[in-house]
Amino acid sequence: MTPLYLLLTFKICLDSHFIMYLAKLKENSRSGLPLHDVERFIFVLHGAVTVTSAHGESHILKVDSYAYFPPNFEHSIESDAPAIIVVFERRYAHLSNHVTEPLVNSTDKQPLLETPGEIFELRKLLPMSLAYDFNIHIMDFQPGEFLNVKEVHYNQHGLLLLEGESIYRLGDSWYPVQAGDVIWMAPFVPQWYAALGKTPTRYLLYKDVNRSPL
Ligand code: UGY
Ligand code: MN
Repeated sequence: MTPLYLLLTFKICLDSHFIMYLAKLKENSRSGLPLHDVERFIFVLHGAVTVTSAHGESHILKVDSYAYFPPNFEHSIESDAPAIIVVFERRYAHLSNHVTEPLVNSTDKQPLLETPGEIFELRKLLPMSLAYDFNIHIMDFQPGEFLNVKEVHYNQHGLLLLEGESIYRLGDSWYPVQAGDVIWMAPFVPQWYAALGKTPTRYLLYKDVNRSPL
């Protein structure tokens, strides 16, 4: 079998506690495992992959489907045809008496969440319980919509624009962005987004949660 072909589009920045990369799977690919104590989240962007646990449980994930693998959870990601996934990995921040569970699901099965003071549509792909030290948000904006709050927070972000084109403001710089673009936002970077294109936009966003940043 051809080993999983990894294309690093985003690499560890000095202060980043997670990695985010695109994995381009050739036909008949099979993944390796993350490092010890490292959890992994994958989201399918193109094609389909099969995820299998050490117990033999298997799921086929198509575009917009995703899987979470707890630290030290044996699994494989396989594909018999070309596929592209985005992968997030981080060293799990343990919390006594809390453990994460493996899961597979798809974006369209996640409920829309309240966003007081904001108008974008928000879905979270992972449970919000304390065990999880990050979450992945899917955020949808109609043309002309924007973040009401110019945010500044300790959390880090890894963003992948999935659909549309628009403008991202980071600090005092303005960046035109289009589907496929990736942004790393360091802690405390002032951030603001406006969907200024003619079509709806959607982005996927990593955010660390439930742990002290100190
Ligand atoms: O939840 C967030 O921090 C999110 N609203 N940030 C962002 O979209 N840049
Ligand atoms: Mn934010």
